[in-house]
Amino acid sequence: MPTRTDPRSSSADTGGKHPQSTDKLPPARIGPRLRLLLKMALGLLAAGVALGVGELVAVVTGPTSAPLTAVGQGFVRITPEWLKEFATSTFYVYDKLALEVGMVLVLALFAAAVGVVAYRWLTVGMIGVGVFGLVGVVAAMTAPDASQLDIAPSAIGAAAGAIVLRMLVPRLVELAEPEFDVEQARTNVRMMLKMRDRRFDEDRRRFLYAAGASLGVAVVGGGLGGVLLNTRGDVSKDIATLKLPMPASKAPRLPDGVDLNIPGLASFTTPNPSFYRIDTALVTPRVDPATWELRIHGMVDRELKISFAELLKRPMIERDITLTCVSNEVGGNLIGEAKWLGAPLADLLKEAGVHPGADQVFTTSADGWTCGTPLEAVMTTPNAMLAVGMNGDPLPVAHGFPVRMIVPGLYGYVSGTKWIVDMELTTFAAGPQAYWIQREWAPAAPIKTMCRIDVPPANDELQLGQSVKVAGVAWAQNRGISMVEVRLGEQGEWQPARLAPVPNNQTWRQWVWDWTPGARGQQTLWARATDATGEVQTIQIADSFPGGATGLPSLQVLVR
Ligand SMILES: Nc1nc2c(c(=O)[nH]1)N[C@H]1C(S)=C(S)[C@@H](COP(=O)(O)O)O[C@H]1N2
Ligand SMILES: [Mo]
Repeated sequence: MPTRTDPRSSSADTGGKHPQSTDKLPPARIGPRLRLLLKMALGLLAAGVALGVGELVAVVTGPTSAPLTAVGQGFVRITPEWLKEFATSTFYVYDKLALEVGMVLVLALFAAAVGVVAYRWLTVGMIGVGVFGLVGVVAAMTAPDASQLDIAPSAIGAAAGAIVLRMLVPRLVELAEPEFDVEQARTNVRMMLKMRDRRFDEDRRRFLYAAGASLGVAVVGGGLGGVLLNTRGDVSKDIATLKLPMPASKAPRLPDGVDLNIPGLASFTTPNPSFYRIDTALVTPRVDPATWELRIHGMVDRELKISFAELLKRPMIERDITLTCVSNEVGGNLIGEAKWLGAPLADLLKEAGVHPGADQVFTTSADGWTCGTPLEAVMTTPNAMLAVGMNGDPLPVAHGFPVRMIVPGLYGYVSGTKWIVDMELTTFAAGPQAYWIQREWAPAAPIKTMCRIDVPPANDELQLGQSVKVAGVAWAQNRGISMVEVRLGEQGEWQPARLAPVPNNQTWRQWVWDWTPGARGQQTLWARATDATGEVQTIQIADSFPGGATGLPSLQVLVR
């Protein structure tokens, strides 16, 4: 509630636009603190209206053009590598959420400042809103998949925000600092006070109506826009009703014992909902399978255009393959194993007739993310495919529905294009550069031989003389794992772990080492893998940038 100052006291604030001269009757009807709050609230309200209206306009122009998403997405694109590393290591896979929260905080501060400035200088405040809109417009314009219409949500939203300021600031000024006839007040104080009370109620009503209407626009715009954006292009029905074709070549049955069934050890097959997810999309692209088309072009004899129905008619293979992200730290869990169903890629490229000079398969997703894969890997790696199924279900949206690329043995950023829509045969030397290569990650990125200790958990307390299972997973896709060894302490002797069977050399492999602690105190467990070419996992520590982390996993336990 606005506080009314006693008109006869002289202690009220004089910071308003209508400074008092000698008069003892302060015109201020709202205390300075409340007034500041109201100014900031006005700024926030204008921003809320801008966002709400922007969201509503984005229902027409597409979810990635909504102001906050466009700006966030722009931020993701220009984030320098060190900041991205910091963000992922600090917030881990929550980096997208952290970005959104950070953006909202910055926006709120800016909006509050705009409100304060606009109270004093309305035009400057409105320019502030314009600047905010411009950031959105530029972000939307520079998106890789931008259309001209994409600037509409930010532009129209900012205009609505400016209108709110234009409408509400004079109301607030009027409310806080009424024109006050000092001369009259001198002659008839009682009458003036009466008038003043009446006008205060009137001014307050006008202000509250205008503010309420704006709040309504913000809430309804944001809410309705959000709901419509969510339902527009919703593909969950398509996913639910899609009948995947039977594979022409089924995945070999998983050998008995592929899962060692040790509590705490990652299951051999990763269930879809817990499969790691990495991509640059703040809003997952929703691709309508009815209109989906993949264009294969560039250095080919015949340009191909394949619809989803045509793709499903091709002979399908089903294979167990473990995907890994280059950002996976030693011991990290940006890795998952699934049974993928898809059409072999090499066959498609043979049909297109790739020209001899080509060496890069440059693919683009529905949201404009790009990926460059060595043609050699696509043509010679068994089971490189355009996948439509994951563990018996259609691809979940987060994993690329309706179609993604999979090339076993390469980190995801050079092989795993989700929501794929375009494939250009080109060269690394003269052709376009993919998203992460522009950001200086390695153009060629085979997955490094690696292992992880899953149990016991770090800092576990163990009993002297009581046997425990030290277990984990190891991977060297395409080469296969031939040995995992464990040692105690840096000087300990490497001792072989028992390996679980695997269906092929493109999956990870579980391992277990039975250990009976023979001494009390802190112990450090180390592990290392050897791939089937005989190469031993290096102890040399390297960052995941630019081509994948190296080093040995280790953890400490306490034996009591
Ligand atoms: N469209 C698109 N596809 C993408 C990416 C992306 O950012 N956008 N990220 C890649 C990376 S870095 C990885 S590790 C894999 C992860 O696939 P997943 O999310 O299904 O586990 O997707 C790849 N495909
Ligand atoms: Mo990745």
